[in-house]
Amino acid sequence: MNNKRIGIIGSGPSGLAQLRAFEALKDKGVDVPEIVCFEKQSNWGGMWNYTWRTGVGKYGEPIHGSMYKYLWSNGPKECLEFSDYSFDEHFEKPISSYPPRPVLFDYIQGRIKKSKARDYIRFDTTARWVEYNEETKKFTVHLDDLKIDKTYSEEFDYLVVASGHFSTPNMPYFKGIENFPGNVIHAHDFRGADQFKDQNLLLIGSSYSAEDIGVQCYKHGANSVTLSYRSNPIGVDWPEGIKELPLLTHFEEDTAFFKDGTTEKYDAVIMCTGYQHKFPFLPDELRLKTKNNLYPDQLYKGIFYNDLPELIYLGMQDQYYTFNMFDTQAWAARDYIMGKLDLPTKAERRVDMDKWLERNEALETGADHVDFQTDYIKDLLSLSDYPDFNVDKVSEIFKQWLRDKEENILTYRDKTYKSVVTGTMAADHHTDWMDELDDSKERYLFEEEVKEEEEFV
Ligand code: FAD
Ligand code: NA7
Repeated sequence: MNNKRIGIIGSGPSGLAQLRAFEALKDKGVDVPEIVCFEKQSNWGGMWNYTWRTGVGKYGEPIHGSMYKYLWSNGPKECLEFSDYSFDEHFEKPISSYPPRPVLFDYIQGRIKKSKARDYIRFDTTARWVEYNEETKKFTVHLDDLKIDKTYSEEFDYLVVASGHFSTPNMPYFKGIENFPGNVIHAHDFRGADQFKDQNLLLIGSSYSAEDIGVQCYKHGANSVTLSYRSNPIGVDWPEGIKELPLLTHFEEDTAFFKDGTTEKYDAVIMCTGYQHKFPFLPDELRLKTKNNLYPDQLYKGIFYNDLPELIYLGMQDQYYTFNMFDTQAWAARDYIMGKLDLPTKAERRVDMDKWLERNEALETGADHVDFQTDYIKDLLSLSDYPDFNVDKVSEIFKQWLRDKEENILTYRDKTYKSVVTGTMAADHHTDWMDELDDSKERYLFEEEVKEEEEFV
């Protein structure tokens, strides 16, 4: 009997990948350790579990969710497909390459519902604090059962931190913003474009959130969208109504002043300025300290905390690959925990990390970033029996996706790709993305009815 105990913090895609990795072993008849997963929300799915709430939740905990209504996959689904659970298996028919959030949430749940993984998760339970005892070699995790307002502690031999890193806003200050009369929010609290209809919006940032929230607001009827960049503009051909300006310097009431001398009045400001890696439940010496990048330092193979490899972090990288990357990480972590994967010495691990960090420093283009993460996934795949998939082909799809976005930021979501897992070509969605204002699963999947309805009209 395997008497080790494993604690997992978070049941988003990363935490669920860890649960699934152990389930896959169990299915093969292997005796697996006891696993407990702690989740502060009332359901699994992490970011994909949409909440209308902002600020704090019903138990007064900071809201984790940063996702919003009308969010459609920002990359092709063919780039994130689980290699042990295809879209075909789940939906039983081809679907388009850029599904909306509820459809991807459904897919994530489909795989995990096939196992007993839910039984391992304690919902409405926040990990409050962690200690590591050098003598007993055990982690003590202090937890709050939010429902009954009770604190308790449990001990584990391994601790997997899968608490995500797109939840705690990075909120910069701009002089005069305190007197801006309109709404000032961070992307973390954006819940959909409806409230911004007919408004002139200023979005600060030039990455995924700025691009996606900007385009969504344009699509759902904002009067104008300005994106203000610090380092580089997104630089695509924006439609009339969206433009990019350099960084703003300050506000005077509702007027923003930009570095190039432009001044403009706005109704609302949305800070799309990224997130902090925040682990309030971890002491300083166990805490991962990094900005958002493709290779956080201190994590051997991107997952094992170098000072203490029994502490495992999942999903802490900036992400091109997502669900399939979390899987390759979770499978490798599982094999280490099971004693099937040996790690080199701490010094050797340092050398390996340095090699990756050096390469990371030299990356320039989007395609370079894709190549880097592709090689990282290949490295992980070589460590475990996670079903192999054609990572080079996925890399090509990513690069095509980058070109598609550059060609037309409003239509790239109408493109389709072939699955590297099943070879199935994605279906065209029944409605062009720019005309599709309903992101429900029902509307998305019921193609026949929609087509007939349209023909009748
Ligand atoms: P999360 O999904 O963040 O899950 C972490 C979990 O840990 C949460 O359930 C949280 O409640 C729990 N938790 C945190 N702290 C504690 C604690 N102290 N105690 C107990 N539980 C805790 N990816 C894509 O592939 N495609 C997209 O289109 C896409 N769009 C995105 C849009 C937005 C706005 C954001 C923010 C992210 C998007 N992502 C997208 C990336 C997304 O982060 C990943 O897909 C995925 O959700 C990461 O999984 P995770 O499990 O690592 O983290
Ligand atoms: P990212 O990708 O981390 O990007 C953060 C952006 O915010 C980036 O453009 C930064 O500019 C900008 N930023 C950060 N601080 C500032 C300040 N002080 N002033 C101006 N601009 C600033 O976060 P996102 O939210 O876009 O994306 C995160 C995830 O959410 C992503 O995986 C998606 O799937 C959804 P920089 O280029 O560093 O100068």
